[in-house]
Amino acid sequence: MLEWSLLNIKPDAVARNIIGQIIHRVENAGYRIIAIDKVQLEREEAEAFYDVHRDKPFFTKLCDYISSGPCVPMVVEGEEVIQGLRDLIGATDPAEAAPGTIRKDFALNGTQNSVHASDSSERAAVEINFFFSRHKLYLLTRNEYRG
Ligand code: 3AN
Repeated sequence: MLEWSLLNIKPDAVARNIIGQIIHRVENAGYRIIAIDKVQLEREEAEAFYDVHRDKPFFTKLCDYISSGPCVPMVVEGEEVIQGLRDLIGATDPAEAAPGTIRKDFALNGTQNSVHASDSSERAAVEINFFFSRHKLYLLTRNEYRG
């Protein structure tokens, strides 16, 4: 099934100038970038994005980190791309991530782990709407805006 997922390149990867290397892997896997941005989240926006983790012990650290510098969110299209990106990025903790995954190769630790990818179609819809306006996405679904 053709799907959209939200991939976010986190501040540690943006700071180390490896946006291109990460995008290269996404495109090499056969996926297409539909929309892309570079933004720094306010602390309150970070809390809203990670609201599902509000009760977790790492919530404060996670929100501090995600709002600490610019990140690069993007909408990625492809067949079964939601599971595909999860496989491509690897486990949350790079020490546990499989060889060849983005987190194994680039992540610094379980918090500064370079990328986020939606883990379900429900989360993909919420996360895409969080970063990208409906108006822009509507335009992007029209053929003349497709790459
Ligand atoms: P994933 O990003 O692999 O889906 P989640 O959804 O369990 O992982 O966690 C969301 C984010 O919270 C992770 N990307 C990571 O930055 C952070 N996180 C998760 N577990 C921990 C942990 N034990 N310690 C610190 N940060 C964590």
